[in-house]
Amino acid sequence: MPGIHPNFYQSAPELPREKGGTFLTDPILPAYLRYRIPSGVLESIWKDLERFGERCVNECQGLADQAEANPPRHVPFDPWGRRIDHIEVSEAWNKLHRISAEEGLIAIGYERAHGEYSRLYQFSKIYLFHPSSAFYTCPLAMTDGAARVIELCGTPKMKERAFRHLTSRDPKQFWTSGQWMTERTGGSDVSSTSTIARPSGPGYLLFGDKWFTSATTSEMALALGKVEGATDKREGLSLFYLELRDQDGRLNKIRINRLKDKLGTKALPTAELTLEGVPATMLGEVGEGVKRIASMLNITRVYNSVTALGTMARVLWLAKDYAKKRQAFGKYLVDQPLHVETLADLETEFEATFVFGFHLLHLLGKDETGKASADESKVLRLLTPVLKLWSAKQCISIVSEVIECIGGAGYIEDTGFPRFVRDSQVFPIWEGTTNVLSLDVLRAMERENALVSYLQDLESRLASVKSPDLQAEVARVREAGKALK
Ligand code: MFK
Repeated sequence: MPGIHPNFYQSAPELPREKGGTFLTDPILPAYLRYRIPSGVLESIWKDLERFGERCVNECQGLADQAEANPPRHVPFDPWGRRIDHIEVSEAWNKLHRISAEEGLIAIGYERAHGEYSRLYQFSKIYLFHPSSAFYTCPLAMTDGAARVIELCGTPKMKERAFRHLTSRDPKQFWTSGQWMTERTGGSDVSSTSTIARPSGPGYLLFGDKWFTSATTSEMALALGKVEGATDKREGLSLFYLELRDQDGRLNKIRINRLKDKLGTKALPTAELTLEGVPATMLGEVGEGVKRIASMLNITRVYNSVTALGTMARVLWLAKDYAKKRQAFGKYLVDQPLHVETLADLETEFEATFVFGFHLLHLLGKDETGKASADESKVLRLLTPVLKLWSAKQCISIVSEVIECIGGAGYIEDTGFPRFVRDSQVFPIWEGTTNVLSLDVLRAMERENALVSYLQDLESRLASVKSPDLQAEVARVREAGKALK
């Protein structure tokens, strides 16, 4: 019968399998790196990014799908009733751990072989890895944050042992770290921490409950606790280093109460724990807990943004690929002006946030290698929470628009699109809500006078725009800058 096509089956959107995989086909990453990184440095990393872009498509994606299909399981007891609190994870999840080490996903940031460009290189790989990693990037975020805290204020022993493991490229040596902060009273107001640190010999024993601990399969964690009997204004809230297992591989005075049944990030084990006297060592001084963990948060917030960017790039790729394969009203979607306009708007929003994010990655690399000016360090401090709150919200909005671009199929579980909706919903919550981050922006303005540095930077950028066509926009941004003062 005319008009009816019983043999029609829609082709699915696919990832790019050609040379360079998701790296060379990315709409902005290769061009941005060419613009930002000197040619000698670029040459030394380019082939690795091409190879990794292919590996993400050809190997990591399959592992991520397997890890999602086989979520972690809490096994509280052995067959004979002994408490073991084992978290069973899939072999695919373990393989993603090994790949993270082999690829130097943490190591690159600390070897600093590429000087101020090391973070740009490292995070280019994190950006490519994230959408094919089943959120293995969450343990990596905390691992990187912990490495930074130990680098800044760890004891010589922590630097010799934990730091070496956290930044190792050897899968057998590579450790990940947890960040044990959130309690039942909340993730935002950490001053209400009720975990107690009881002095014991040269260290402490931690007692209390932690309500959200992701990557509970990690080898170590940084945890907040209050020193028993402390009377300073923060009631002794301090940061502690601990190792989860004893020499026989058993959990060391830690009880896993249950795994969280989360909206998304299903492959990632996130647990509720009770600490029953865990041996721990303090980082920094008594009462410095928030200040010390802030160095970790500033790194994990950058991960939040880069992984949100990676998600946006992935869903937009799929939407663009689909537009070349899907016909409606006798034409491919890519030939329908309204649809193309929608995709172009989304792409523009994404690319603007990408440039914002990667600019901050460069500043982070400069800051950590002593190349940043005092003003640049302040801009980094001020804009890190701004980037995080913006990219998180934007990711949700872009994912939602992309689902609409795909239509009904985007609403169907086994096309894979609903997973993006569930997973992206974590971005505004993970590592600080929008309002908490807004307060952090005010903190940076008030305590570090960072707005002055930002406005100077803004003005010098505006002054460099010479095109007459853009002068009206320049004037608008200048006015908006004045309103901030
Ligand atoms: C991937 C999937 C994951 C699975 C699902 C996860 C679901 C989510 C689970 C969660 O719970 S995520 C929640 C994560 N929580 C946070 O991100 C913490 C949010 N709260 C904040 O960030 C608060 O603003 C903060 C705890 C920091 C406020 O604490 P205070 O005690 O009111 O801070 P205060 O007194 O303003 O600052 C203490 C010190 O830290 C100051 O330094 P000084 O002691 O020298 O004066 C501050 O300058 C410093 N500081 C605070 N924030 C900083 C900072 N320094 C640098 N950078 C920052 N961002």
